[in-house]
Amino acid sequence: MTASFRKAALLTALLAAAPLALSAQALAKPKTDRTIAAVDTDSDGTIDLAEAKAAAGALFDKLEKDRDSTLDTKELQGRVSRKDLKQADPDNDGTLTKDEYLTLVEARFKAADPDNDGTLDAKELRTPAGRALARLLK
Ligand SMILES: [Ca+2]
Ligand SMILES: [Ca+2]
Ligand SMILES: [Ca+2]
Repeated sequence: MTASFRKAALLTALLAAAPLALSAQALAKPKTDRTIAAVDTDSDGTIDLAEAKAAAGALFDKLEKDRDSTLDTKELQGRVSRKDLKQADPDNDGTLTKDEYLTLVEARFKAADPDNDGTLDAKELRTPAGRALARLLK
């Protein structure tokens, strides 16, 4: 076998393998919901309450810029409507502590899970309730 023949054979093999590699990648990565991709840490394709709370806690810390341990309307950046804020804020100081924020996450999670199986799939996340929850997670 000459060197140039080997080179040609290698090139042919590479060219033959390339489309296969591409399609294998496409198969391995089905189009997932972006919220699920970001929040689904156990990679089962759905979001459970623990995953939602972990993501929400991380987002709370990210949004909480002035380090007063609460999120005010400015820090919330429209994630919670005035009406929802009032309901989620029992001490009525116009801001949410992390506990209040996570309680709101839990309420929105339950609202987004009408089949009550404790997980949210891509379809449930596309509903208005699912989208309202997603706003608190990322
Ligand atoms: Ca999961
Ligand atoms: Ca704050
Ligand atoms: Ca469900």
